[in-house]
Amino acid sequence: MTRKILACAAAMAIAGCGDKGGGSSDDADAAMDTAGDDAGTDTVADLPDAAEGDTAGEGDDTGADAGCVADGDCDDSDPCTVDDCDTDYGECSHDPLDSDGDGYFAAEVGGTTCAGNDCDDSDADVNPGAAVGCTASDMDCSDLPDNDDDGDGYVRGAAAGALEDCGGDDCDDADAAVNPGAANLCALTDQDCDGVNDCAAPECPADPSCVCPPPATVLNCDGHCVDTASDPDHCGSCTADPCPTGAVCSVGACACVGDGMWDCGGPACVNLNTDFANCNACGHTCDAGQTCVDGDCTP
Ligand SMILES: [Ca+2]
Ligand SMILES: [Ca+2]
Ligand SMILES: [Ca+2]
Ligand SMILES: [Ca+2]
Repeated sequence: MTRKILACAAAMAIAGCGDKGGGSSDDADAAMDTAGDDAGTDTVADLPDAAEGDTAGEGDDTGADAGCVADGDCDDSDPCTVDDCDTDYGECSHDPLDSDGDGYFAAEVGGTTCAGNDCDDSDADVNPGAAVGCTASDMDCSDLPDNDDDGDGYVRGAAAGALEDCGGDDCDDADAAVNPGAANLCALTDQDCDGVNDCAAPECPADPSCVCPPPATVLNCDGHCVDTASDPDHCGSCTADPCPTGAVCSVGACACVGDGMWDCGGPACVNLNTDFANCNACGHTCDAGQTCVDGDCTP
């Protein structure tokens, strides 16, 4: 491997150009030195050499480096790189490995994870830029079979958008939630790939086979998708009695709001601190003439 001659070549007559020490060349003739012996007359630009103490690879002929004379001198113990010695400069390079020459660097070598993204650096047909075809192999390094691009286990069919029809029955190979095994979801599009959107959103038909979208607490209550975790009219289930007035539905249970407020089974929450018929407890009625004060029946 060779490199273009340094810009220093244009200044060959300048004593010491390129030699370390800036202007204090130790060549006897004050010309440039490429032989590594710091002696004699050079006819080309000064190149860094081990004898002058520079092999860093930056080509500035300054600094101290170990230098190299063969590729074997450049082993960096990293299997992900190709170690090369530029013998003109005595400089090492460590380029990412592309064993199959497909233009993509290796993602892994011998169990070591590399910075590249070629999932098979021994096969030039396999790389992240490969076209997605209908093979069951992963040619484009997506970690998924090419004929099942959304990874839902169903091979792509005709209505799969821009990708090739692979003769399968997945009607949307870009959405893993859509396939012949999917629930008959209440949605804007056909979810189970039977060719009909028989549970069209926004409302869900009363047909119990039509399933409301997640979360699982959202149920099809007579044709309405209702979150039974929070809906006070269907708190806990589609058939639950409405929560009493003054209550909220929290995590599927009615809860009266306010200090002393309680659900005693009536149409409204009662205040156990002051309610004559539910003084301190549901159903505890004060005697005639008494009043309920702070949960006590008082004369
Ligand atoms: Ca490669
Ligand atoms: Ca490859
Ligand atoms: Ca699929
Ligand atoms: Ca799908």
